[in-house]
Amino acid sequence: SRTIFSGIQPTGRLTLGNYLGALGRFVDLQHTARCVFCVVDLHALTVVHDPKELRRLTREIATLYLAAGLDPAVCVLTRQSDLPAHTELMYLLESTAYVGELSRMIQFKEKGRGRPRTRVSLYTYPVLMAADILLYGSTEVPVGDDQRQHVELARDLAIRFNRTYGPTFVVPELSPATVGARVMDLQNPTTKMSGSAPADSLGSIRLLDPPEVIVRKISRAVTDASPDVGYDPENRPGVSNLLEILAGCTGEADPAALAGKYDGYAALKRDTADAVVGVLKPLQNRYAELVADPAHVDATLRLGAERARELAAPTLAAARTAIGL
Ligand code: AQP
Repeated sequence: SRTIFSGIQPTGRLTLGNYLGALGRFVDLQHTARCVFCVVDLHALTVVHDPKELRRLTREIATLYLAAGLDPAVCVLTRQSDLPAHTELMYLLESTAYVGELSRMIQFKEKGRGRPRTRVSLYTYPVLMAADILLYGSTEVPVGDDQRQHVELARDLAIRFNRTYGPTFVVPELSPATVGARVMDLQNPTTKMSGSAPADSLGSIRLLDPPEVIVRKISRAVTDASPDVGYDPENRPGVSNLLEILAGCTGEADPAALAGKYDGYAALKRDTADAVVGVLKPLQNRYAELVADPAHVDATLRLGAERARELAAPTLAAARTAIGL
């Protein structure tokens, strides 16, 4: 049977990229398989962080999970640090992983390699992510394109562990988004839209941005000198990103097919802003209600932790036995 795991780290305010690449997809997936969706707060310790802000963002993301439409009666919503099994399995997988393969991780190369104050946890973070995934016997991992290499590592570690110590883990598959797998920054469309961008960045649309801010950010989005609207991510990243966002927010499978409908940027930007606001407004309304009741969010996470503990226990026990503990 299918089991789906995914997580979001509380390192910044969630963006439209997080929504199209991950959160928005979780909402449909929850009805198709056993699902565990996690606020992966331990991953946020890999970079400079403020403890108070981390706690605030963790609750904000849990609240956004609910506001987006994840139903705790249908799927398991949990917080990574509530489950010591994640870090325990991580150590067994660290004793399976090679320094060579971790050194090849693109995110580590970009964010920390060669800097003396890079945290050790940034280096080992893909192993913790592998533990997150393997602990639940996940068959599928819906994540954005930037996580592709890390899911590949989780597969490699599962295969190596099984070969060395006997069948223990399910080998997971990446489940990439068909549209919106890599939403780009509106101001620098050759880099991904990022939650850790500065708070005043015009390039990142935050899930909780008021509609007028969303409209302003999209109207100022960088395009190019060509007068027509065309889909060509390689050579025309700005306009292609807008088409991708429009497709992602309207359920259109093919962003290229949308290009023909427009003969200028003004109409494209207007429709894109309308589509984004249309998707985010209901989420924002539910968020406003939920945020008034933090006890409900905390109770949801407590219940999720109990269920996750039950799901994780057999795999952790099997891995401990297999490896000789
Ligand atoms: N721009 C994006 N387009 C599509 N999917 C995205 N995701 C992130 N950005 C995009 C997907 O969202 C999920 C959670 O992401 P994360 O917890 O890895 O956090 P982040 O938003 O990638 O964090 P930062 O701080 O924005 O990352 P860096 O530090 O790399 O700049 C994942 O499924 C991710 O793929």
